[in-house]
Amino acid sequence: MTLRVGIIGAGPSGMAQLRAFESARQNGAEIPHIMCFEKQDDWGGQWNSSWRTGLDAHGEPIHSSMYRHLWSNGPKECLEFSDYSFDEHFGRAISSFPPREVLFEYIKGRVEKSDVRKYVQFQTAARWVSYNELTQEFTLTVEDLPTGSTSEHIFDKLVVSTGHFSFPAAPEFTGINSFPGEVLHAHDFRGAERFAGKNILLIGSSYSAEDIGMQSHKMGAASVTFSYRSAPMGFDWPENTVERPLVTHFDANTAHFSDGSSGDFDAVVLCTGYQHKYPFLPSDLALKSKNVLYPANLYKGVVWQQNTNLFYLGAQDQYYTFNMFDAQAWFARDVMTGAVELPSLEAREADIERWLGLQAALLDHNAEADFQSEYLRELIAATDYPPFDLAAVSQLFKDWMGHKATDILGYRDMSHRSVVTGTLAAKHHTRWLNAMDDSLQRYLQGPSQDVDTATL
Ligand code: FAD
Ligand code: NA7
Repeated sequence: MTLRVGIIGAGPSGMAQLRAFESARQNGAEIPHIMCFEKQDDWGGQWNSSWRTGLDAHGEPIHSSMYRHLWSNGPKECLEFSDYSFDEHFGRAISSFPPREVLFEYIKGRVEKSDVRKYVQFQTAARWVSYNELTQEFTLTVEDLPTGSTSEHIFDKLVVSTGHFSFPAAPEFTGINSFPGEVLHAHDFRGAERFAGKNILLIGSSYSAEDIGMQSHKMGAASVTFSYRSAPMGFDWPENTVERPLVTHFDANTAHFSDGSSGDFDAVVLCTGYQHKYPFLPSDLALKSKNVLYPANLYKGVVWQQNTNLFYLGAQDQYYTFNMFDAQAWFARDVMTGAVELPSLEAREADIERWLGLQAALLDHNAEADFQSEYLRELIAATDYPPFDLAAVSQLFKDWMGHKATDILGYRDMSHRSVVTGTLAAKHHTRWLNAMDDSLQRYLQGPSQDVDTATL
């Protein structure tokens, strides 16, 4: 009987899984019976962002945490598909740090070139999964959101690609319930225009805090204060931007920090990360993890250790993104079809432990980038995913982090070289700090918003 494969979520990871099977089909392989379920009305996951917060039109939790004026936070050369370059999609060199809509366009471009959309049932939410040990089959119950009708589907293999940056982790702070201004989690942030002239407090010291803080600065916030739990980000911040240790408590609109300092704020943004949450999975199949580079219990970061018919894509913290999801999807595909033979439970456990040991020894961000490159190296070596120069990409990550250290407002104006095509990225017509229009059209066609260029 033809293998039956179910995929939950059609974000970049789910799209990678569809593309992996399509690639095999193009190479003459017989491919399984595939069904993919996506609760939104389009694919793209986080990149298919919404103005809405809270619940969508069907009462479903809003998935995307992305917002207006979100520009790539890493060089696009680090995430480029090795079988579909930016040059191929755009027909010319573009800059290294495009805005959301441009990257959304790019990931859609690859799958639209093949006939894989037919596998996806949109506006269909996964509701519950059960596994029958005897028959080794999953039963997946899904809900068609427009009609509310549920149906069951049986699969031999199940891929969970629902992402893990959608369910906010929002800690409690004493007194925050009487803070008179706006309090929101980064998941619900949609743009910093309204923070112009305001004093903003961001709790957290990772990507969301940095990006929302610097967008607030760009949009004219009076001051930006970051509050960290473990360590400050330590960038050379612009004026009126400071880092403080953790908030101990709030007293009306005053935040008190653990070093004894305090400040008055108009708004608080909790940039305190996300929870891995899979409400459609029973506890014995649901990954429990913090946002780490190597979650335990997944062989090669992909195959569920206690049930090798279950696969997770994109479940780790991400330096690499789209190309890593590809490497994982190709690997998952080959495990499903038997082209990659899995070792014994004990050997898999030893392999997981080895990676966890390496992870525990990581000293800095450069080492983390190398770690994820090594992880990709192993995955890619196991399949026919077109290899690319991982050492060169690791160096790109280090260059990028170096640029951030020297110029946190200017690193997005730098150009990096593609390891796929050798193309040096174009210089964008507008410096990131001056770019107030993040649309695809403005990005591709200008004109510049740099005052010096515009007045020439
Ligand atoms: P997602 O993109 O989260 O997609 C998961 C999909 O599953 C969604 O379409 C969702 O609707 C669907 N789904 C969820 N639950 C169900 C269900 N029960 N039933 C059916 N469907 C379901 N990466 C970069 O490379 N560069 C960046 O600049 C960048 N910026 C980011 C900024 C923010 C604010 C966030 C949150 C992430 C950012 N990322 C960035 C990382 C981003 O998560 C990845 O690029 C990528 O979107 C992950 O893909 P995914 O498919 O694994 O998950
Ligand atoms: P991350 O990268 O998971 O970071 C979460 C941050 O929140 C991190 O600095 C944590 O501090 C901090 N945190 C977590 N819990 C607390 C509490 N209780 N108190 C204070 N601070 C806390 O999430 P992001 O949203 O920044 O990024 C997620 C993705 O979005 C990422 O891939 C980007 O591409 C965009 P810690 O350092 O652990 O002490």
